[in-house]
Amino acid sequence: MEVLLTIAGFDPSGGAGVQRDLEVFFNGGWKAKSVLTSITFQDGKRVTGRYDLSEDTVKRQLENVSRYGRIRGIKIGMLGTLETVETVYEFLKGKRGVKVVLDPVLYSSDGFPLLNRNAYSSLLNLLFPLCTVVTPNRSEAMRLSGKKDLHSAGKFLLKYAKNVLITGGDEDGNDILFTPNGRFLIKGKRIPASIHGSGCMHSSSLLLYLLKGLSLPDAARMAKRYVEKKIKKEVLHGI
Ligand code: PXL
Repeated sequence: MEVLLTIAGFDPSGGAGVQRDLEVFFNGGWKAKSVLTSITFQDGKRVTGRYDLSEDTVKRQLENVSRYGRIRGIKIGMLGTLETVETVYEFLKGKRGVKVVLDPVLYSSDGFPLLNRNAYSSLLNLLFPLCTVVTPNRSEAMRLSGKKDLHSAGKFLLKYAKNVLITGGDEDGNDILFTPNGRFLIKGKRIPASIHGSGCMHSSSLLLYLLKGLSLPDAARMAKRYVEKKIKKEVLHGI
């Protein structure tokens, strides 16, 4: 049996994190396993706290997901702590040849921290090199690189990651893909709305398109369309 895996946080409101990733995986026809890193407390608009699972709790979940079924792709989202970053690193080292999309979640959209500051450098040094592509949004790219413009941020992050997709990167909401073969502008359609969990959806759908065999620029274009369609559906039609 071939499966996907998400390693991410839990959002009880259902908009982001593991539940959103699983929704995308199931809609794409995949079976999936999931490993929880942290439980957040939020109503879908405001995050008021989080309870990070211990190193041992994360480790024991990871040991169990590998036992049956072949993991074809991994999506990594909110990690919470340095210990979890290191634990996931140990797990990923043994998973060569599997497609991995990492969404480096640092803060919720209302500004609540979802990764401890002391984990940033291990995220870059340990996890980024093992991933097929990382998908920071504009503010995550700036924070992780310490740069003030998007192109310097992308170039900096590309020293650690194989490929970097900065989502909602420029003023027009376009994404910018940085690869060793150059940069690609992934044009967005202007939608005057956003939804909670769109970052999770973007990175999980990117994983699905990569597994369909699309090139990274094509997969990034398709993932952008996927998110735009979902936003339109949820905001305009309330579905
Ligand atoms: O979208 C970032 C994000 C990821 N994962 C979890 C979250 C959030 C934002 O609130 O709660 C679990």
